[in-house]
Amino acid sequence: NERRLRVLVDMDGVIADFEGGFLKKYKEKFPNEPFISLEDRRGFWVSTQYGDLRRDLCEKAISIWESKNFFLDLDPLPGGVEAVKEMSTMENTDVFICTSPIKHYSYCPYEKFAWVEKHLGSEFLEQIILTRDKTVVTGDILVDDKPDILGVEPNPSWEHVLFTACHNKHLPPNPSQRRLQSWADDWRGLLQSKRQE
Ligand code: UMP
Repeated sequence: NERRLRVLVDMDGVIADFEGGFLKKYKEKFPNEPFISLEDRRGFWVSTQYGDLRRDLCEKAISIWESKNFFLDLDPLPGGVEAVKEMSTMENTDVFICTSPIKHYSYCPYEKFAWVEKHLGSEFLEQIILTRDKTVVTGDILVDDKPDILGVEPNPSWEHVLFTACHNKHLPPNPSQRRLQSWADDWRGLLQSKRQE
């Protein structure tokens, strides 16, 4: 079997702790404003839930991830860096980091490359895909914490495996969408299942 498996791994919420990093910096910058604990997070968009809490908190939330060093300072999520490194050593396996930068481009794209170099190593700079539309990227699996990944391609080649995050863990079970509960979950079995297809 010579077929290679192409695994696309999302960055924010999958290998980098966007939610934890956001809440920490939001509380530091706005110590007297209400906040949403990670337990109470619902919905992919942090800005939407903050805006629903109080209208002006939407732009306050956005100001956090538009700030210098926000993306660079994100902590790795448990096991993510180790899993990506291990995947890349597996036979017949190509792993790419597939991530959507924010449109405020002053810091985010640069810092995503710098984060990958810092935590995964400079060899992984070859594996970065920055795109606002993941449906045009081909692959066998996309591990991503966003429940709905849409774009111009109505039938993406990858199977989207939902990575569990604070904002999606309460969603009703969806039999047509596999999940990875964390990097302690059986991601090796997941890759194996795709090789056998
Ligand atoms: N993001 C926002 N607003 C939010 C939450 C996240 O713009 O409320 C950004 C952070 C990431 C991007 O740059 O959206 C999501 O990228 P992916 O995880 O889908 O790659």
